Amino acid sequence: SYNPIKAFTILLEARAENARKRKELLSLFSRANDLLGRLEKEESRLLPLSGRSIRRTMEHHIDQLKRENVHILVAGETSAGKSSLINLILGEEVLPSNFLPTTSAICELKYGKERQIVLHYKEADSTKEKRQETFGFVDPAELQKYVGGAKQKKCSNYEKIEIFLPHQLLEKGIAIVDSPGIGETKHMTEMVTEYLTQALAFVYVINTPNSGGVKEDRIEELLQSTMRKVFEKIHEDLPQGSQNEPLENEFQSNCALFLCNKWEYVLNNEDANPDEVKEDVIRKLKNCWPGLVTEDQVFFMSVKDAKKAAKDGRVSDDFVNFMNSMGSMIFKSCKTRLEIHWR
Ligand SMILES: Nc1nc2c(ncn2[C@@H]2O[C@H](COP(=O)(O)OP(=O)(O)O)[C@@H](O)[C@H]2O)c(=O)[nH]1
Ligand SMILES: [Mg+2]
Repeated sequence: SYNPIKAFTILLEARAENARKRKELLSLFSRANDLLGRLEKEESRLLPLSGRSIRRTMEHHIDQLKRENVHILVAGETSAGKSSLINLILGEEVLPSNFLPTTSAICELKYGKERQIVLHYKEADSTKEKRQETFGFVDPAELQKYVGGAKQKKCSNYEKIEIFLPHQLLEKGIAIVDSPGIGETKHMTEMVTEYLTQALAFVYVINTPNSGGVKEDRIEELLQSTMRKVFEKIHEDLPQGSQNEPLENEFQSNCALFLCNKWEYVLNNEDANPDEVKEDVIRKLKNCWPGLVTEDQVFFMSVKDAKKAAKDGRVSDDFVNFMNSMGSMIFKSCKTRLEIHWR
């Protein structure tokens, strides 16, 4: 029968490997930093200024390494199928449909022994006594009370929502992050962009029937404004001197996958030529992100059909392909991030 853990094997290995290497690097940096610190204390006259700037650089690396950022962000337009994809990956209907439709909250799915939702209120909302509130839930439909549906306006009070689930996949330390649709309002786009810079990798879900037809510029517009900002941010985060090197490009192209969803619409449309649509989408993506999008980063599938297959205990080939790529994407971007620290 369907088992998301199987599809995630590579991903879990990548995660373990990353944790091991990070630990090693962190202890190396901490030791060197201690040594330098002692030297600075005892022989402050002897330690040249450059020694102090080395310490600062090292502290920067230590900070970055301490971050537990195995967050996979799922981004894209509203209704592209982000929440549906996450449900498919987890193998259960965790997120109700219409979850975070046009709201301004990020939702992190993490491991917890019990099913809980934690609502983090915005700082601006200081009238609230508590900064956060925790509720248990049994049925995912209960989540609708807090987010989505008719009461979706409530969500603008939240800075972030965390959902804790006793799910095997998340137990290994991976957080899957659902996001409100980008391109709706400036604020939301900025928020998702900001979050993207923290995430290890992201999946960009595209509503293919929407973008393959008349709306030529839709993806271009969305990607250009957001992705450019992401890479400017990442660029800032890189230590001085490592900029413009091949590693950086490698990092950028390794950390994204594009899922062209609702592909069954194209397949079932007699007037559409699937190969032409594919070519067109890939061309547009390459335009938005010159030199950084390769064909093996772009997937055409139907989350709806994959779910149907899962119900019958099958795993669709498209989905297996996609999950394997997600695993190797995480593996590669962990590796590249670590290599940045090795320099
Ligand atoms: N036809 C079709 N509908 C889909 C597919 N994936 C998702 N949907 C539907 O699209 C709507 C929006 O999906 P949702 O996951 O809420 O999108 P989100 O706003 O990006 O999170 C829902 O009604 C889904 O059932 C697909 O592959 N094909
Ligand atoms: Mg959603």
